[in-house]
Amino acid sequence: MKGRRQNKLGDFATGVGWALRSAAKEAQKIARMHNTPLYYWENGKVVARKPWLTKSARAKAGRCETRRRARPADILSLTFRGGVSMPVLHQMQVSGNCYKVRLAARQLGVELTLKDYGLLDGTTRQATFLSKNPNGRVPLLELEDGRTLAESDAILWYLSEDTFLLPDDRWSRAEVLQWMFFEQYSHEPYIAVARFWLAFAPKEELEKRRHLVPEWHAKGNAALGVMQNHLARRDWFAGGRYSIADIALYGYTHCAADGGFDLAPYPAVGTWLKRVASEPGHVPLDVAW
Ligand SMILES: N[C@@H](CCC(=O)N[C@@H](CS)C(=O)NCC(=O)O)C(=O)O
Repeated sequence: MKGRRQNKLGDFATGVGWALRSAAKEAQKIARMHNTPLYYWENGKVVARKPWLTKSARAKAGRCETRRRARPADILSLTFRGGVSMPVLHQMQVSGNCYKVRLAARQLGVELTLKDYGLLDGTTRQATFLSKNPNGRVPLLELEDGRTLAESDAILWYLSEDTFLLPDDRWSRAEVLQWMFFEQYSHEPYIAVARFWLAFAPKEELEKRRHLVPEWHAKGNAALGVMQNHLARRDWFAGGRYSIADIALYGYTHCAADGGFDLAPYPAVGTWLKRVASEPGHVPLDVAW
């Protein structure tokens, strides 16, 4: 009896050891791909290892580290990839808001379990879903402990905290927020909404709203103009590097044509779209998981 129990424990420990080793390998690959420090736990403490950096780069990074906190997304990555737990993303595949979260998670190496909802079947307005998000919308991230987080840009922020997708310094972080608020107030309500009604909604429902299309186009084009102006002089939206601000804006800009928008008058936006799409780990909207 005693022997059998020991065997079971032995098997369990071997399994955990294997899962953690392969998780660590995977996380190391991702960290190397993005040239970002990777954090491990050691005796309950989070420590950094970056054997692939040169001596001077290591010294420089070492100085930065003293001011840095642990990297939750790397820890999430190790934990989830170790098979210990995996958050659920309640989502719709065609939604740009949900795509933003999938894209960031992919690039961070965070594994998600997807739970899909129909775009037109009203299931996010039923009691079961409303108990998780009273606002009745996806994306919704559900952690294994039952906590839920709504709003695509809040989820992006949560996943990217202390990772290469969110700059460290105060000013750049405020810039990230500036562009994410812009996306939610001046961009998504016109570009995403035009796409939904023109490309996905039943025709008779679109006809009831046809008079709104010129306003969606005028305001969506105004947002694209602001982006063009910014990108004519810079490669990225915030902090001089690729970040969740770019992911937030990419979500619906790259498929704006579905909503009847012509991107030709915005060449810098077109170049930026290509730049975003060539980032390591990029996945297109139609790729599930
Ligand atoms: N501001 C929200 C918008 C979320 C949203 O509008 N979600 C749509 C899909 S893109 C949805 O759930 N629609 C279903 C419904 O409203 O019933 C975000 O960024 O997450």
